[in-house]
Amino acid sequence: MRPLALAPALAAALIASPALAATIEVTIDKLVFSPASVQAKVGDTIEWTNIDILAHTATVKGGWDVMIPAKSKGKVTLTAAGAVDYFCRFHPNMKGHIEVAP
Ligand SMILES: [Cu+2]
Repeated sequence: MRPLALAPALAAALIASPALAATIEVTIDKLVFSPASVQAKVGDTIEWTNIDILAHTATVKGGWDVMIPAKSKGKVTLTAAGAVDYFCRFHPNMKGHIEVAP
């Protein structure tokens, strides 16, 4: 009975993993990332929507660098767990934070 009892849970876990990947939306308005801090999981995508008339970036020192043109979008898929601090290369006062769970 034990293998039969475990099988549905295992199958659910295998099927659920990719399906759980989410897209987390962050808006950029008047040189502010909003929300400034988000929680995500490895495999999730962060998508920035820039409604400003200026281009921005989401840049991690020693890591990824996403260009987000004016009135446009940019995204990154998170591949590693941990806390991520990012900023805009053009406006270093613009800061955001992502907590990435495994
Ligand atoms: Cu900027």
